[in-house]
Amino acid sequence: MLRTIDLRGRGLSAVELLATVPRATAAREEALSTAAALVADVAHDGEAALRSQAERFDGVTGHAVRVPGAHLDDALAGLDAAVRDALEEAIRRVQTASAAQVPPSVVTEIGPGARVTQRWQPVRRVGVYVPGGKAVYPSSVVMNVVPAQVAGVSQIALASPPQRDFDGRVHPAILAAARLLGVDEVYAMGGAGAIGAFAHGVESIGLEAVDVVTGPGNNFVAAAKRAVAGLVGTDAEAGATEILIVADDSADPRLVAADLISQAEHDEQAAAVLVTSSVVLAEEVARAAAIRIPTTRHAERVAIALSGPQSAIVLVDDLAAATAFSNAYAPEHLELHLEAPRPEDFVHAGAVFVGADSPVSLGDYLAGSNHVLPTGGQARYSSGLSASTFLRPQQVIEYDRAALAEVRERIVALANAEALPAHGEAVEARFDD
Ligand code: HSO
Ligand code: ZN
Repeated sequence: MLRTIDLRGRGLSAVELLATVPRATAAREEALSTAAALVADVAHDGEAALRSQAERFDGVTGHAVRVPGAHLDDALAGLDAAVRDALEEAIRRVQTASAAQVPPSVVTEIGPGARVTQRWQPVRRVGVYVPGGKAVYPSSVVMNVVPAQVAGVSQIALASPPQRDFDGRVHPAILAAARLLGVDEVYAMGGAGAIGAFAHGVESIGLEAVDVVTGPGNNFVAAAKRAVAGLVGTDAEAGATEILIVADDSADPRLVAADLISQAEHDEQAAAVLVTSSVVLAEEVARAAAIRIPTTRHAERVAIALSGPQSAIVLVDDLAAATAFSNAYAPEHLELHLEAPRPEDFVHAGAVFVGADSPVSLGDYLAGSNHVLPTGGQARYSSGLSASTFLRPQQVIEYDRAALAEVRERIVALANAEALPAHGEAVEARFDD
């Protein structure tokens, strides 16, 4: 089922390596024009557009778009005790890790009386999108909301599609998680229209436009985030899940297979890739996966994901080649099952899980790390959610007169060189007396 690609002795470039395991083709371009139209619709017609989109896409009419507080209370009251305990522990751990990651202000004394300070300012208002289709993940509520709260964001609004099966309400697991986190501004709205509502605001339901939109979603949600970029800040696109495992002979094939399957269970488009120089391990993992797949609940989905072109066992010459492959691929999740792992060599990955006892499932729920991570190779230039997603570095400049005098002539020289003499004159005005 998992095909094996033998790259040994091939000496491929990063571009050629990437072509061997193509990413699932997402119809982004097509989605963009549809999503932009849905966003524009909400920008013009507000609540009426949200309602007609809910009828069209969610099969829901006459629902409360702004979720009443009582619905949040009901959902929390109905939450299974073990799930509540798990969410509370997840919240604590993500809070602990996120709080420690908030960067301190840095004061730099450039010279006597000359100071530049960099301080981190939270954005004021954030809109968190939580999908509600085949994926209903209360854990994603935690992963989006906690870092924003830790960063000091004062207003957090949450949107998730109205569910036909729940009387037009947002899924109760999502509502319960929001309530646990103290988020009471919740909207039953989904898809691209919800992103448009966050970006433009919708007066009749009291939804004020936000500054930043985060959260995963389908192709249309991702495309809508692109459509509103510039108007609001957005996070990286979290598309179909990817797991890449680099392993050697020391790895337990049963665990490697279980971890590949765990992420494949998300989506038929999920990518599960093992990179190894061990022919024995490659064979054992293929065998272990074939045994395990039929026993798992989403066997059909997993089988489709693992037999797609985006999934494979890749045989390489050595660990250096495996590292090169991983860095070219830039996976969302990277697991290292190696005798002597060197995570510092794997520079392009959304999150790195080191050792047999640090599976991706741990990070999905309870490690304290964030599970909203860049997919599709975006880990080359972006990162997962953290408190810093919601913080902006701001520089504060404080010079006294003597310190300004020190650079006065140089400012004038540069201002004149740029034919902007008023810049120099503004400095000279300080020394007129
Ligand atoms: N692995 C997913 C997140 C998730 N897993 C939510 C379970 N629930 C993307 O990182
Ligand atoms: Zn997962």
